[in-house]
Amino acid sequence: MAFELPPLPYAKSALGAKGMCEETLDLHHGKHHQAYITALNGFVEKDPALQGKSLDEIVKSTAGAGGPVFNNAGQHWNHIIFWQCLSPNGGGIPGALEKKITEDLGGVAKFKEDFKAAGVSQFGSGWAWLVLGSDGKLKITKTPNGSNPLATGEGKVLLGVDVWEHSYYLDFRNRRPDYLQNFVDALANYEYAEAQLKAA
Ligand code: MN3
Repeated sequence: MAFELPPLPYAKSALGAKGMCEETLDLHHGKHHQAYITALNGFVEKDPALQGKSLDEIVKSTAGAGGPVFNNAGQHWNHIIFWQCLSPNGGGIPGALEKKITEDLGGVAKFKEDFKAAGVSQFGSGWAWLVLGSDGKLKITKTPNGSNPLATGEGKVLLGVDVWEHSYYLDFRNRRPDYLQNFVDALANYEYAEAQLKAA
């Protein structure tokens, strides 16, 4: 069965007051994410070895070699998570997550600073992540291009942010640090992150 674009969990206009306009979501979800899915489906159609595999299986089995199948599968996986990591009610960190952040990452202010730094220092395109490592501790990490913590084995994703230019150029022009500051302060869906933590 072909991979499909998941609907956004909010209206395209819902994040405008939070620093992500309708046109950004229209292009990012409707064009960029769709393009990764269309490309991935094309590769699956031509390669019997990929047919019947889940998205997770494709990401993990192609991570070592890299290449176009991995890039597009990784980006499909990343964006499915990313839409969940944004919220019209974002920015508030619920109690259990805040406690864990304080224990493992030195407090909310330090977490925000380090998460932002991870995204700013990702040279070129990529992602910044908050993950729960196999040691049970939170960790901030980053990956280039279409890679992700599923591919690198760095842990379970609680929160992820896209730092490709297509994610912020309309709203913040070249100011990636401002986009990331807005993400951690206003746009991030920490309820989703806490739900992932509790389900781990
Ligand atoms: Mn993107």
